[in-house]
Amino acid sequence: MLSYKDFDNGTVPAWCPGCGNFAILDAFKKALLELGIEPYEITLVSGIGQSSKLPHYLKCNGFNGLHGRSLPVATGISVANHKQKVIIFGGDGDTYGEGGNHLLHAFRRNPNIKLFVHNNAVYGLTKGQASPTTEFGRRTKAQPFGSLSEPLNPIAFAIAMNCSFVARSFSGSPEHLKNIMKMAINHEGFALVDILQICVSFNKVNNFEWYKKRIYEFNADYDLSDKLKAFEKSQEFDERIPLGVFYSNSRPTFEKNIPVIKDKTLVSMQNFPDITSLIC
Ligand SMILES: Cc1ncc(C[n+]2csc(CCOP(=O)(O)OP(=O)(O)O)c2C)c(N)n1
Ligand code: SF4
Repeated sequence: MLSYKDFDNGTVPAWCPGCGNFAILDAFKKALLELGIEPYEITLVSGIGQSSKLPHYLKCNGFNGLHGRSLPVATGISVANHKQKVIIFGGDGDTYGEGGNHLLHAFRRNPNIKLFVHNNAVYGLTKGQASPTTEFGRRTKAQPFGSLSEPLNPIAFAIAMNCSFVARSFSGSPEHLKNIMKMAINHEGFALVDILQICVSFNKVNNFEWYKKRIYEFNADYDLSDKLKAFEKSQEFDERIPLGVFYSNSRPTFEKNIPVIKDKTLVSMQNFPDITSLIC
């Protein structure tokens, strides 16, 4: 039977005590155990950031690449071996800032990838500059006059782009987070889970107490494929912050639309064409 030890690679996390990333790592391990997924069945992909270190702490296949570039790498991995479960961990800067353009095209393509975003509303690793989800006017060490840009609403963006699974959870709600992760992993298609994450060192405003006062768990009382209702729900982010699945649809994945990998994975094919003449 699978246990925590099967995912342990002995590396001690280099996060600040009290960081929400610990709870995200723990919820993910529990989700894998409850789903009975073995380490060799998954590939974890990340870019750069505190959040992107998460795959370093698990004994699974993994690729740690450039800041904001996890999506194209993950898409390549999933196309090469669509039997693997490909999961990305990234920050709000990595995903919505540096990787924003890739995100837009992932929404269009619908690769069978799960994207877990640790949204702490700052650039954590580089010491708290404003990120795409920082509120307008928030002062930071790098923005002494306050952030001059409106924050991105990732949930509304994903729904508008027809992302096939869109959900929000919170690092301080471990049971909810684990269940949402399980649903995302089981979903066939591109899944975005925006995880509100506590950064105890650089985001002193959106702390545990701030979220606990506002968050509530909801189960959509509308058909989850109803885009307009989902969009309306996505506008709520003030005194009340909903956690749950906002939107879901079932459409063919990017991998399913590629005829050559219909019967076999690309990596299991023996007769690759000789491309030497193209690259020499
Ligand atoms: C192309 C590029 N730009 C900037 C950096 C510097 N950099 C490294 S981590 C980081 C911020 C990471 O913030 P986020 O993605 O929100 O993750 P967090 O650390 O908050 O989890 C930045 C700007 C870089 N490594 N590469
Ligand atoms: S700086 Fe923030 S995000 Fe990074 S480890 Fe510390 S608490 Fe976590």
